[in-house]
Amino acid sequence: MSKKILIIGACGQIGTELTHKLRAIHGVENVIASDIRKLNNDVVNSEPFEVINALDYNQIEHLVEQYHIEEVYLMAALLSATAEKNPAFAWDLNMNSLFHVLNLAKAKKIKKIFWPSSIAVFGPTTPKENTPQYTIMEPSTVYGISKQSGERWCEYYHNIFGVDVRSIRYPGLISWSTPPGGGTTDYAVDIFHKAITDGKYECFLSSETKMPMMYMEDAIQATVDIMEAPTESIKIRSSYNLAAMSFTPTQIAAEIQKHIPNLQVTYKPDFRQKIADSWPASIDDSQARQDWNWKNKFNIETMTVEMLKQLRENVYK
Ligand code: VAH
Repeated sequence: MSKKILIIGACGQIGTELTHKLRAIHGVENVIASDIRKLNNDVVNSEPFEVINALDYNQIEHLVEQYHIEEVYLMAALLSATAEKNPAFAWDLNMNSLFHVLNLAKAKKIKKIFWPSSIAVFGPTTPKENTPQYTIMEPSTVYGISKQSGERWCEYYHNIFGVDVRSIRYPGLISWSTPPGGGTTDYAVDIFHKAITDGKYECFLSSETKMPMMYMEDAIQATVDIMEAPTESIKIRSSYNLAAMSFTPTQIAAEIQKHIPNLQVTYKPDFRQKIADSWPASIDDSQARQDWNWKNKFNIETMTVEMLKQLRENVYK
């Protein structure tokens, strides 16, 4: 019988596509999507969907028992820009939702956990280029502090209680199926939408802000791959560095202009510039490539073609 999976935060940028992917692999009826509200009709209407609060242990425990859940993907969190505006709630949501799921695994009520970390765990004192798996980590954002702390707890619960929790430090993720949502890297999503709808885009970062990025399809495949990898191949239980490409706003604008020549981009950095400046420009993900055969499929050229195709066929048709 197929294993039962619960996705918490299924209506978010990653959760939406993760829900579809896991349902394609395991069967719709075996993947329970959940979120704080019915935020995404596509996910909600594709059943089974449950409204739960990621901060309510009893609600999560009840779902786990009701559906005989074996694996939990905890995708609910406040991202970097939003978290700076709501530090206390961001810490509460990002940390206590993780403790609830880790404690369910410690109590043997579930068998395996996926928890997303981020390159936001690195800070201004981290080597910026080809940032290694192990290095200085002094995150200067609420989001980054919560992700660094979460990584320490994941490793602790694995080492002390034998919890099988697996994690990836996602770079900026680019996808077409959900609108940009409170991330500092989300300029790289918004520019595609505005290129099609307005032919112009005002970027909230400076033109040469280089950051690690990845197309969502690659991020989802990596999530499936790390969860399906044999236990003995998962040698890092904090979180794996992962990368695919790095680019600046100038570079992604030029790539889009190959297809939409009249696109006009202006630059007006706001509070998110300081967040972006604290993060790496590029990431060394050789450990993930070595341990569980990670490899990206998309680069800036192929991602741009795919993003424009999907947006024109599905969003702005
Ligand atoms: C953010 N998209 O911008 C997220 C991501 C590396 C950044 O974690 O907050």
